[in-house]
Formats: sequence, structure tokens, C-alpha cells
Amino acid sequence: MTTPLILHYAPDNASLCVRLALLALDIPFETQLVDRSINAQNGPIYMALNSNGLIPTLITPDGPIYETGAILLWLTDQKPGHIFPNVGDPNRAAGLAWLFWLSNTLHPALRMTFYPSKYIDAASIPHLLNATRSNLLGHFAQLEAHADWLDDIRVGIVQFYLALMLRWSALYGTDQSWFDLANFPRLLAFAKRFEATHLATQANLAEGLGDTIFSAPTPPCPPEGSST
Ligand SMILES: N[C@@H](CCC(=O)N[C@@H](CS)C(=O)NCC(=O)O)C(=O)O
Repeated sequence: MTTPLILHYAPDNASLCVRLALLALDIPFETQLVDRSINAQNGPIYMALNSNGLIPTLITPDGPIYETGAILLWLTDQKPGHIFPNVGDPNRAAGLAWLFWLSNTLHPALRMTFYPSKYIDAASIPHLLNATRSNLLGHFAQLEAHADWLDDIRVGIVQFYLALMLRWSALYGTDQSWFDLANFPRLLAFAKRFEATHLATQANLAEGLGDTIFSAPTPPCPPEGSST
């Protein structure tokens, strides 16, 4: 790649797991802040890149790519076999299944708790939140029981995506009392291991995430921009 990739990001947004992948793969990139304080994700400049008005978007030699899972997979194709099993590796099937599960199941459920008014009328929001949080606890129990890859950096992109969503669950939405990572000891141990890595330190420096980024997160204090 001759032209550096450009990551359109906001601190502590889904762009964070793309940043982690770029850093892990040691691929040069530049960042462009999407200023959420002025809703820039819905402005004409950003919408011309990503008509969903959602963060992230990665500008590549092949054009802008959006959807976090798609970006992560595209990046792993640039350096095959480093942080995701390559075609032909028997671990790829399970890796893909978990990546799509995170992207199709866990992430949309979290979005419903963060932006309930985008999904339902005001009177029904408490019901939506109760039901979705209950589903989410089931999803985390499923991960606790079946995610045998929590120690396996060969599925790095799956780990980055999950770590971020553990963090969000403890930080965002109208009420965080529904979620306690201590109830999921394997996930908690994973969060502690991952936040102690050099990769997590680099992400912390770039986005002001604090020290216990994933196991006991505090609201970000980023050098630029805002998370919401
Ligand atoms: N399906 C999208 C979801 C991305 C997403 O939810 N992004 C959030 C930030 S983490 C966002 O742009 N929120 C602003 C909004 O919904 O207006 C993806 O996987 O990239």
C-alpha cells in the first residue's frame, strides 16, 4: 500500500477496534476525527463516504469501507494469517462464526440499549431496554461458556471487537447497573490480560481510555473529539 489508510473515527467508538487491528498489523494509517459533538457522522462530508452515518469508515486504495466487521476482515487480508486465520486454516471457520456473531448479534443489541429512540417509541423504551439487557446477559453467558479463543491472538480481530463491547457495556447507556463483568470470570480475566498489552497501551494513548480500559473502564478523556 503506497497511500496511507485513513481511519474516520471518534474516540471509544467502534473505530477503536479498527485502530487496534491497524496497530497490531503495523499498517501505517492516518486518522480523521468525526466530531460527534456536532453530529458530523450525519453531515454531508461524512455521509458521502458512508451513507449509513455510522462510525467507522476506513479509506483504502479500494475506496471507503464501512461496517466494522468488514473493515476488520479487509485489514487481515492485507497481512494474511497474523491476527485472523487465513483461508485454508481450520480455525478460520470458527473465527468467522464468532466475528459475524459479534457483528450481527452482540453489537446490534448493544446499539439498541445505547440508542433506543432509534428503534422504538418513547413509551416503549423501558420495555425494550429490559428485554435487550436480559438478552445481552444471555449473550455474555454464552461467550463465557463457549468462547475458547479468549487466549488465542490468532483471532485477534475477534478479541479486539469483544474487548471494546465489554468496555461499552460498563460505560454507556442510561443505566449500567445491569452489567457486572465480575459475573463472567473468564471474560474478566480476558479483559485484564488484554488491557495489559502494549497494543492496549497504544490505544489508550491515542484515545484517552484510562488504565483499566476493559476490566474496569472509566469515561474516556480523549485528546480530541468525544465518544457520544
Ligand atoms: N453496523 C455498524 C455500527 C457502527 C456503530 O454503531 N457506530 C456508532 C459508534 S460506535 C455510531 O456511529 N453511532 C452514531 C449514531 O448511531 O448516530 C458497524 O458495524 O460499523
